[in-house]
Amino acid sequence: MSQQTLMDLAKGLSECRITVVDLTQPLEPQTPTLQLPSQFAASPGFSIDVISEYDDRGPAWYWNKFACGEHTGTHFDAPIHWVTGKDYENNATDTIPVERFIGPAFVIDVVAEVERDEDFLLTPDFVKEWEKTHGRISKDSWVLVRSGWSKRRNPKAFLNTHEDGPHTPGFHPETPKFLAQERDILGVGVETVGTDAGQAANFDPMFPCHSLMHGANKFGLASLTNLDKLPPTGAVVIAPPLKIVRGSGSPVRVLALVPKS
Ligand code: 23J
Ligand code: MN
Repeated sequence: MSQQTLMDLAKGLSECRITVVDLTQPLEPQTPTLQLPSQFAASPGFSIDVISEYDDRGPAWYWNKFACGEHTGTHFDAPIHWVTGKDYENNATDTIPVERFIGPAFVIDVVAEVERDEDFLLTPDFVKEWEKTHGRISKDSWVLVRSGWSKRRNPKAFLNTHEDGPHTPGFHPETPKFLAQERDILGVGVETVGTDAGQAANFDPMFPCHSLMHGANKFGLASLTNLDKLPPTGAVVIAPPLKIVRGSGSPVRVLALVPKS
């Protein structure tokens, strides 16, 4: 059964009956990074320098060195990232069981709501209404919020910082609790720079999505793109972070397997 399933997958990929959608943003020095209130330490963006490029420094080879914060560009948030998740076993990038990087995707479309309100917060009621149309969100799945935010190609528009801080959509404080406790998902994924709303530094608790998801040993995926190329249900997402020892997260290449309709 499982052998046949895997061979069907391989054949489906080779015959393009299953397509692979890249949910990852390009990683480069211009990649926008999270802006925190000034009293907190900032995470550096992505930098890259040539080591050699078929030249005196290495006549036959090209390679670079790069540096960045763990939470840069399209990235994975591990439970150890937050104080609420710090005491779970196997809560870091090197110790999370690898099966938990792969799961079915439930893609909730809030594009129209976010067009009307850049601070739109997804509520449990909105999710329950969505389930009436698309079916119940299953255990060990990725819940991806399609906000359309990744269409903001300009870093200023993407971060959307006003005098009172960033304005980007996110989760109502009750929603991560609902998704973690009542649906037992793997984690959430968003198109914005972080899984919390832009104004979430002012919420109670502070940054509720991080606090509650990681407090339930769940994951986050931030700065996703191409969610508009996914069906609401039926895709499988693969999101393994780098195996950084005791890493709190890492840039990640996120892939979705999508059946051709
Ligand atoms: C640290 C503090 C607040 C936030 C974040 C990190 C992230 O969004 C992140 O990338 O984990 S909101
Ligand atoms: Mn993060």
